[in-house]
Amino acid sequence: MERTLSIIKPDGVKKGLIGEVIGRFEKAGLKVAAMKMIHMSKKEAEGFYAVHRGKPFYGSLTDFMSSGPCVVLILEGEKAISRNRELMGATNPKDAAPGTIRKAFAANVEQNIVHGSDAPETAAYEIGYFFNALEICS
Ligand code: DAT
Ligand code: MG
Repeated sequence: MERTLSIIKPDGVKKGLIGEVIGRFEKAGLKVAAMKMIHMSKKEAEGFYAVHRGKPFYGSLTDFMSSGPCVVLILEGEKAISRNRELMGATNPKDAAPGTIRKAFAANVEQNIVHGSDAPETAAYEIGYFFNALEICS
């Protein structure tokens, strides 16, 4: 059993894809263990993406992530981290495999609908960034 942090980014929410994306997670057998809608400030988006500080796209990425509400979720299941990444597809939708969320819906490498943790350590940091223990239902 593993947990991962997923975000339906502001473009996904604006495009009306909350139900579509969560439906894909559930159909794949990932369970929603926590969920909420939030509108991050620029500072909160910068803290979330601190690992990318200094990269050329950091300013634009954190502007985008604070441009509107997101849905943040904890997904739970066997190999949840890698299975979520498979459902998402590659960061750039041009490289994403057919049938993935990003291939189907993403506009470009920045506005790519979903976030997913990439390793156990980042999942733990990212889950703790948004949720406390009382908000997580196993
Ligand atoms: P992922 O979201 O697939 O884990 P990442 O961690 O490398 O990808 O980057 C985080 C986000 O930053 C990504 O979802 C979109 C943005 N990003 C990454 N590379 C970018 C680039 N070359 N130009 C613009 N935005 C980029
Ligand atoms: Mg990443």
